[in-house]
This record gives sequence, C-alpha cells and structure tokens, in this order.
Amino acid sequence: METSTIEKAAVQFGKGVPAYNLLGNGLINRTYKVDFADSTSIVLQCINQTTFPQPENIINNYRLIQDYSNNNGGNKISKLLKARDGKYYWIDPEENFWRATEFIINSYATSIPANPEEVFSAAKSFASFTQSLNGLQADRLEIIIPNFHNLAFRYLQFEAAVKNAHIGRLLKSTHIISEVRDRTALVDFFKEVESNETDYPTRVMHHDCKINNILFDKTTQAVICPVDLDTVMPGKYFSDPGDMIRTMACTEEENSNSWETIDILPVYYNAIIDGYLEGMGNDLTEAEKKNIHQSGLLLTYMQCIRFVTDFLNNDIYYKTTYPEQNLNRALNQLILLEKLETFIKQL
Ligand code: GN1
Ligand code: MG
Repeated sequence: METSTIEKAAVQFGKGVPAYNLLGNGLINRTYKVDFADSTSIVLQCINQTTFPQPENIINNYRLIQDYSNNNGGNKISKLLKARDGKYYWIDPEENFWRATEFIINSYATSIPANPEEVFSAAKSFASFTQSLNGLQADRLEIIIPNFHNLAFRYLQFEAAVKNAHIGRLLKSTHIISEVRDRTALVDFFKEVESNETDYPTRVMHHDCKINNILFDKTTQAVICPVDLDTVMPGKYFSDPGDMIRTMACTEEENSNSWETIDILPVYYNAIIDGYLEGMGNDLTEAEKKNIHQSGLLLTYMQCIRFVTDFLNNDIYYKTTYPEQNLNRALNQLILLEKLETFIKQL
C-alpha cells in the first residue's frame, strides 16, 4: 500500500505529521502503529473487505462492547477513535475502510510466550473478557463472518475444494486430505455443541486468541487487555481456549516448517486451561468443563482444514509469501493435532 494512502488515513485520526510502522503479523488486515508529532500514537487498521464485507459491523460490535464495559465496570479495551468527520471509521477515495484505536502507551505484544505465567495471564484475560460481558446478550452483536468457527461448514468447504482443485495441488495434499477425513468424529462433536444451547450456551467470544492479541505492560509485564477485536461475535466455548492451545501450547508457530520439532508444551497447555477456568469463574457449564480438552483438537483441526482448503482453492484467503505456504501451514497444524491427540490421551 502506498505511503500517501496510509498517511492520508492516519491524519483522519490524529494531529500533525504521522510516522508509521507495520504492526503485528496478521494474515488478513493491514495494521500500522502511527506516531504523531504531538507524541500521541494510534493503531490504524485497513480492513480487508473480502474477508469482512461489512466492516461497519466491526465498528458496531466494538462500540457495543465498549459502552457495555464502560457502564458496567467491565474490562478495559483500547478506545475506538473518531475520524475528523465524527464517524468511527474513514473510507478513502479508493473505498478502503480504515479505523483506529488508541495505542496504549508502555505496552507490548509478543508472538512467543516468555514463560507459563505470561500464558496463564493471557488465558485468564481472554476468559475474563468473555466473562465480563456475560450480561450483554450475545445476539445483540452482529455476526461479523457467518459460519466463522462452524466446523461442519468448514468441513463442507474443504470437501468442495477437494472436488474442484487443480490436479497438481490435489496430489500434493493427499496425505492431509486423508488425515482430515479420518477425523470427522470432531465434526460430529462440534454438531452436538452447536445444537445444544443448554450445555453449550452461546457467549461473546473473541475468536482469535493468539498471544500476540494480548497487550502486556512493559514495566510490570502484567496483562493490560486483549486486542484485535474484529472477530468478537457470538460463539461457543471451544473457540478461545482452543485457539490458545493451538497457538500458545506449541513448540513451533504455524508458519514453521521444522516438522520434527513441532510438539505440545505441557506446562503451557496446563497454564492455558488453568488460566481460562479461573477467568471464566463459575460461568462454564459442567459439559463445557468436562470437554475443555476438546477445544484444542477442534481449533487445530479446523485451522488445518482452513489452510489446506485455501491451498486447494489457489491461495485466495490467507496472505502467503511463497507458493506452498498454505500447504505447509496445514501440515504444521496436522502434526500439532497428532501431538495433541497423544498428549490428551495421557491426561
Ligand atoms: C487469521 O489475520 P489474523 O492472523 O488475525 C484468521 C484467523 C486464523 C489466523 C491464522 C478473520 O487471523 O481465524 O486463525 O489467521 N482470521 C480471519 O493465523 O480469518
Ligand atoms: Mg485476527
């Protein structure tokens, strides 16, 4: 994206000359940290409208959560900023959708947890985000991406991609395809969760609980708050602990091709479960507590499916930096899933 475009967007949300840097390593949106001459800083984001066809829904949900938290002494989130025209977003002449939040000073995010304490407090923070919103009816939130964590739907997308794939891509994916097909019991479990509102109530879930979506305080290393609230919407219990297990309890991140060293870190795994259960307090049902260990399986399986589906579909969804990256990501997630299955059996 051109410098002038980013600068034009930045000045909508702050005063003076902006300097910016790319922030984080998201696979969908473009995010920048912008520093203004008056030493204020913001997080500026250009929303990918292929993934988010109605970006104003992100704003609606953000405002609903922000207002609810402010009025009910809820958890802190970084403040959504108004553009010069008074709206909470700005559309540039090329129809790009921009929005901004305050940059919380003295904060940092990390891609790799430094210790189990960090993992525990991240898990507790994501849980208490959901817990503190339990008085907000989940159905008041917009469905940002329909069927986002609907495993049955993702499975159908996968089978459709297999059917339509180019032969070259299909041949490269055969091992992953057959391993995915061997595990449809997870899809059945998902269907049970989806259809049973009593045991598995719909809650406000974050839906992208990676460690780099938590801000920590540079001085105290304490958690400040979760960020990247674009996919906050109604969901089921497994999404957030599942994504944490997938991304924090592993020795290698999802882009790693070090197949031999992909494994589960038991201490981090336990820190996630303990932190999540503590943060949710008594809100989890008996069925959710009993099936908490299914969450990592569901999300790792789903992410494997989503990556291989995108590879079979010619890489139309996730950003890639080399030709077979989505295939490698899928293999990474499959290996992690196998390790997770073995690990869970001995719990
Ligand atoms: C996407 O863009 P990012 O990294 O925040 C994706 C998540 C996946 C993740 C895999 C809207 O998140 O669901 O888990 O990539 N977000 C969307 O790294 O599809
Ligand atoms: Mg995200």
